[in-house]
Amino acid sequence: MAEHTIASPTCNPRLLDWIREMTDLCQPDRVHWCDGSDAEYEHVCNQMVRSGSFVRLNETLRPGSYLVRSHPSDVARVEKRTFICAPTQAEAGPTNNWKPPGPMKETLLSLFRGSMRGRTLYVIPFCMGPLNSAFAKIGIEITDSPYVVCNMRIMTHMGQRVLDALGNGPFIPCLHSVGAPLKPGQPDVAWPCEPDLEKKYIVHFPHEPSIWSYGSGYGGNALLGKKCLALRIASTIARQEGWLAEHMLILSLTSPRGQKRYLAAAFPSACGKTNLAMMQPSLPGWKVQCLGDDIAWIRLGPDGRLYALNPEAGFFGVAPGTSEKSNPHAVRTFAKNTIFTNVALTPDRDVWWEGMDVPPPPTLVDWEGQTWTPDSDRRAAHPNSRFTAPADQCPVIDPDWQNPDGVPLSAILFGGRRTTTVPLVCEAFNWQHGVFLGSAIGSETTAANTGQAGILRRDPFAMLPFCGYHMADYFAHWLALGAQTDPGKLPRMYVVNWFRRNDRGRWLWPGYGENSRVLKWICDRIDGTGQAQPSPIGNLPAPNALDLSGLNLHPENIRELLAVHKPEWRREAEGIRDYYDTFGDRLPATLRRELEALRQRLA
Ligand code: OXD
Ligand code: MN
Repeated sequence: MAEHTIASPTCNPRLLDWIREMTDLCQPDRVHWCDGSDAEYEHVCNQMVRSGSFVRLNETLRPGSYLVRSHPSDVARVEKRTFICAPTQAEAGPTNNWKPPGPMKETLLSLFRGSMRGRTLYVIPFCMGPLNSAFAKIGIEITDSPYVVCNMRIMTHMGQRVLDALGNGPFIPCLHSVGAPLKPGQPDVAWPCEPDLEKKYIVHFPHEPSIWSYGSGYGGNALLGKKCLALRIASTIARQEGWLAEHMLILSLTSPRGQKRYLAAAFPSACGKTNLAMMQPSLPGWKVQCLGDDIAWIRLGPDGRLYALNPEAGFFGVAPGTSEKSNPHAVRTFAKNTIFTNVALTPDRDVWWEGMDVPPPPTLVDWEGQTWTPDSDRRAAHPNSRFTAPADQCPVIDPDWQNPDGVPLSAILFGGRRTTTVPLVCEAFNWQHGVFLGSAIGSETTAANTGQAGILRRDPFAMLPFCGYHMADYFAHWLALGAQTDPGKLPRMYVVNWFRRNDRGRWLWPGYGENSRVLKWICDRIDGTGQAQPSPIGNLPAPNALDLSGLNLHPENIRELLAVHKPEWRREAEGIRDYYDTFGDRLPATLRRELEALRQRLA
């Protein structure tokens, strides 16, 4: 019988029944209800330092911060082991792994039986979105990972105030175990997990809804408020309730004249969402402020405009490549009170990673705990190493980032890593065309997913790993939402590509703060002052419409950045057609018509 460290701090009968049932199933040694206090956070961190899981970083250089190294097999989301167990395969669609709910429940029940022996079961009440928001959704995560407790404290609104707000209301049950029970007297390891990939399960039951995650302690596999709840489950709820749960950053852009606009942008994982969300514009007088770097929940407001809210409370950003040059505001954000996972440790107990733009010390401890020197032929930090930092530490956090109503969107951007074909920026002709563009985006793969790097993967709306139902129905939902309001009130839609290269393989665009030049053109378009010229794929900036002052870009670069090469685009259209064919009859006819219209414009 588990020992309860504090009396149950809720009277919610459904919650109490579920905790009792899961405690009986998982058989932990102890149960701890998280209150979300500073004292509790410190206590759990101290315990992890004592057990050897956390390294306390230098209190002067990096106050209140910790380093943790995962098991080398547990370093990223596991898409192959992520399942959508809708009642029928047709509901999950061809882009999701589907298994029938009944047999999957049986498999999970047998895995979870006794899975927390020797460990503490933590109950984490959390809220995605501000507690006072109509957008907000409450989840309860059960976990045996103190690392998850600490990260959820940063990434969500967590603790007693969530239980108080919940009262006897409904919540989304989220069960997580690292899958490493301890026998009596068995010593623990620094990062317990189930190392066998085939025994890891990240499972969603959208019709309940509930989430069951087994075997991994890492990021999106284990912090169940993020990808599992706020995207996969939320997307299915959003479809029923008439809103959108999107893999998007939200930023505000203020012009030198003080005009403020809100933009959302969807990019696949590891394409620079965090950098764009906190960008320091190179254009004088322009200001970017951040509202979120990963997830946007979008609803129609009473005025017919679309309003976006970031449901998270922190950033779980990719560390390598983050530097004073690429993202000075992120560097300030993780200056303190941050958990670093799988980065390297310097001799003075600070952090280091590739692309930090700071020379490495002569020796450091790499992400696997081994001595590393600059001559080593391996990386010091894992390419998917992360920082978990509170959003309110961002020096450019927007004052409205916790506005319970969200912020009205003027534009939605879609992007990805494309070395060829896709121009720097292109504007959709209208909402339907924008949905077509969003449905067709793709990116060359990177390390944030565990697949092969460098392959073009179609990633509609950057939601391929995150859409909790049939992707073609999701496209239809986007089309239907747009049809519910006056087209003039909808955000304009754009495709952007910072990653185009010339035929010698050199980047054509400097990126980072210079991306503000593209955002400025977008704002000019919204104001009606920006000049554009139509092309077969959408509206492109007219010659001289992009503000390139002081940039010193070769005119040949500009031409190539904005070029639409018809033979390349005919191949692209074929690729889109092949991709669309995977959805069969379920693909909305509007999108087939958009594709046909593109092919005619390219003829
Ligand atoms: C993330 C991802 O961690 O998209 O945000 O993988
Ligand atoms: Mn993401």
